[in-house]
Amino acid sequence: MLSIVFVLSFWATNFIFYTAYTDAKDLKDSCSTCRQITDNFNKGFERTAKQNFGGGNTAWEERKLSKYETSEIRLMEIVEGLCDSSSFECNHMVEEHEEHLETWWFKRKTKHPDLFKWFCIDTMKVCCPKGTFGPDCNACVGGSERPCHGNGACDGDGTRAGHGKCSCHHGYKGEFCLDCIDGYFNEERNDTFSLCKECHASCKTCTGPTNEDCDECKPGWEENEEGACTDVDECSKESPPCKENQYCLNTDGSYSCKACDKVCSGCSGPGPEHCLACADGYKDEEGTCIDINECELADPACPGEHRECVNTKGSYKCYCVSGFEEQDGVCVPTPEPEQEPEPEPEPEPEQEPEENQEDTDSKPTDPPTHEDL
Ligand SMILES: [Ca+2]
Repeated sequence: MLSIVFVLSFWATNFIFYTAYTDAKDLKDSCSTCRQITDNFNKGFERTAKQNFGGGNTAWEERKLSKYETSEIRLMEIVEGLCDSSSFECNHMVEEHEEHLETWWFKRKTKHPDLFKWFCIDTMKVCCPKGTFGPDCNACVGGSERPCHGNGACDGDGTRAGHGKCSCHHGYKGEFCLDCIDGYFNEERNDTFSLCKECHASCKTCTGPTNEDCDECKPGWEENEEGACTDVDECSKESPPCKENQYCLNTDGSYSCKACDKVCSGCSGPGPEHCLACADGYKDEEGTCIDINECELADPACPGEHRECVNTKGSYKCYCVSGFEEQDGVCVPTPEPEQEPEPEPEPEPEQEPEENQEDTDSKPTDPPTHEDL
């Protein structure tokens, strides 16, 4: 009989690496590794379903070697595809338990067609049946049929690890995930079934879906005469909550303060058309604040000679015209750039030796050597 070890021999190099962290390996990981192996086994089984011995398959071979369908050749082809070559856990598990896979293939397959159950749960004992957990595969909280009553996840579900308690899905709470969290209400409820739905946005707690079903209103909402929770309009209160140069925007359950347009001094809304007054440098024109062009006023914004006025948004700037500069508040002619005193004519450097050149540069007052000539 061909040995699967032959097929798996390339894994040996990975083995030393693997043993280093075997101890730290989680029981949950072992189960998911095993599940991956059996999933891939089932895929390999389908993949090889239409194959035969390949090459020179003949009736003689089929008689002699038994049918491909149940042959060791087929098993080996399936086993080759069980793990990624990079997965140490997977390859190690297959290598250690290859005999179990052979046993199942040749002797147990017919009686125990579910490989996952036979291999991972009953033989390897790294997994548990769905809805059970821990070393002995005990039932999860709420029972193995519907752990956590369908409203949560059982810790360790389907593995040999965990404590079997529930982490409830959003909206549910309690050991059995039958109670609703604040902001949710039980639409249906009995000892084993619970359906929690979200309250209306206005309710802190509630008994039904509308704003009339609130037990208590959320902050930002208040109970009206009919007993329903309605939005508080913070913006219409006697002392509005926003600062100067902000306007108030009411929202459901809240409000916000927005900055006024920069052309406004105080405002009731967005943009230059909701100003209460115009900011400095702006004037009201048909209900909108627009920039004042100070440079075109009858009273000149930049008095004095040689001055130039440049209008800006909300202001203006005064410059001296070209050739003049600001001095003590008036524009005076810009002085001509001071002429450097004419330096003594430098000696022609090209015939000068290097040393003398440096000497000349560092002592410019020394009489140039050429003058002696
Ligand atoms: Ca509001």
